[in-house]
Amino acid sequence: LSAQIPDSGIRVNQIGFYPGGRKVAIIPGEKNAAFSVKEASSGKVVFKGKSGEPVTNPYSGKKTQTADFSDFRKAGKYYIEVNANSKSPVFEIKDRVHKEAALASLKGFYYQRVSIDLPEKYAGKWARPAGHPDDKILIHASAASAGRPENAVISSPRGWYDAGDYNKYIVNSGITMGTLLSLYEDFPAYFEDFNTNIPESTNAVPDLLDEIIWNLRWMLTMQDPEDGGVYHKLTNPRFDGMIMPDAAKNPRYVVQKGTAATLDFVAVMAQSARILKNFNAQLPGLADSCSVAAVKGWQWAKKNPAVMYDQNELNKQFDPDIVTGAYGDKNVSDEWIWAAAEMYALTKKPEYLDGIVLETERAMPLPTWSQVKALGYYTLLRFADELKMESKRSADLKKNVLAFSDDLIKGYQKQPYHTVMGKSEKDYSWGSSSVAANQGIALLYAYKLTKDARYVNAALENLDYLLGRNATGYSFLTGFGTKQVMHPHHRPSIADGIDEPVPGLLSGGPNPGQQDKCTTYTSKFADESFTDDDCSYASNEIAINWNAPMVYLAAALEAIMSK
Ligand code: 9MR
Repeated sequence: LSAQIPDSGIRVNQIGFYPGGRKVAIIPGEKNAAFSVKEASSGKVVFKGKSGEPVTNPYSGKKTQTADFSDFRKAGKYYIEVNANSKSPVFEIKDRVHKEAALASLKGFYYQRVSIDLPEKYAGKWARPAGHPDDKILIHASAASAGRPENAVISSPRGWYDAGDYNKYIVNSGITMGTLLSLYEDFPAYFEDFNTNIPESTNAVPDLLDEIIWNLRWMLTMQDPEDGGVYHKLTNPRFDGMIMPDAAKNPRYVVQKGTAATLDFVAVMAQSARILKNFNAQLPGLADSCSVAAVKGWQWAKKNPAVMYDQNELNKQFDPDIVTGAYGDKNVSDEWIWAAAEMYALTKKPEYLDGIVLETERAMPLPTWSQVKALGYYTLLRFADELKMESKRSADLKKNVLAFSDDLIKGYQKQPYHTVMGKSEKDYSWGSSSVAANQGIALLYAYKLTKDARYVNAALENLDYLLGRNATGYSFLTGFGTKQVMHPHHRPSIADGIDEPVPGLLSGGPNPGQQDKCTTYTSKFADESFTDDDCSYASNEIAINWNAPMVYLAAALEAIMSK
């Protein structure tokens, strides 16, 4: 795909723009350029403009300029031209321009489903037989208890594969579920008409929730029914080869119960209970099961407030060694905040916050799998009125969430790609695409609190980043854009013999750590440290906790922009 279009260096969201939204392209070089917007079919000039002052990229030293054509609002297909040799990819201006990306990125979760056939009717050419029935899971020595001794067998089917690998991790499922559940709670009406063509599409539950429930039912099986503690993960001892799911047959284990996993589980169960009680007719008893599980998990965590998952320590004590994703976390104060917030919002009992320090005097950290404090803040603000929250508490939360976004938008117009993404070099960490998406979500919470359109514009520009307006020129969502990611580190996409990767998956994005030591990187600059090569698990893997904020950002912007 990318080979057909010579790269002019002009960067643009390769999908397109809302008629009334901000529209920006980035032109390389240091001389102010006159540019025109041309109609794709006829080449007719429809808009003329001049680029802004050149800026110097802090990572590569390269110069770029912003071409703003926001004033042009007519629906159609266009490209930007600086001269005959310098044209952008074609993009579209229309209403609901990101609906397909929102649908596909949620459908991406369907393709990650464990223990179920994906028939052609739903999966198209990516149809495949079920992988991992997960009905005979061993209790690892680290997880043994009186009722469940080492090597006892439990059933723990369903769920989503975490990423390019085939394991299932509670901590990473936690933030993923929290993000998707919050999307539903923030924009419930939008999901009345949002069909991803999954087996459950014909029932009376929104597809977003049906998809969530596939993983929720798995998560429920990860709680030890005896004491309420939750296993950290369900995994092979080591990663599978690059094979299809149904060919992967290694024994799988649940390993050590831990506080981070249990609190993330509590938060997810509490939020699910809150949402699913409105669907009791369709899903009898499910909301109740979630709330019982949440309370039991909370009680376990109270008795075990700081049991950390440390894989190196675990391997010193127990066999077999477990060397898959660790998701180890040395600090669980943020997991306490999130779980307490969700329990409070579910039960309306403020006691859940007793002994919890909300830490609003410190700068809000961006959500990641190891830092979930903000998810608690978002929920408390969502229910502040309903909970009749103490006004000082809600004012502090609001101030904290707004300060985060105010800091993001400060001076971002002077950034080389006119995005808040990349202002800090730290943004280019493992899974940097999820940083861009989670920043976008934070900005939309700021918009919700203020109705100030600047926050929506900035959120939209981070979506532009993900869909092509970035230093690599790639659109990071598989199946979307003119320069697509074709070789993600994703076992089914590698092993299925189909040229196109499974669609709707968000590639991790630039990561100057380059921990995979792939030899195909062409740059060491932070914002260019990306290689579209399946060896690159550090820059080109996919993961559920990156896809979830992509779904949120695209769907929330659709909901906001198409009002
Ligand atoms: O997303 C995780 C990232 O923050 C860590 O730095 C990295 C190394 O520990 O692991 C990432 O998570 C991977 C997980 O451990 C296993 N499945 C694939 C995940 C995405 O690369």
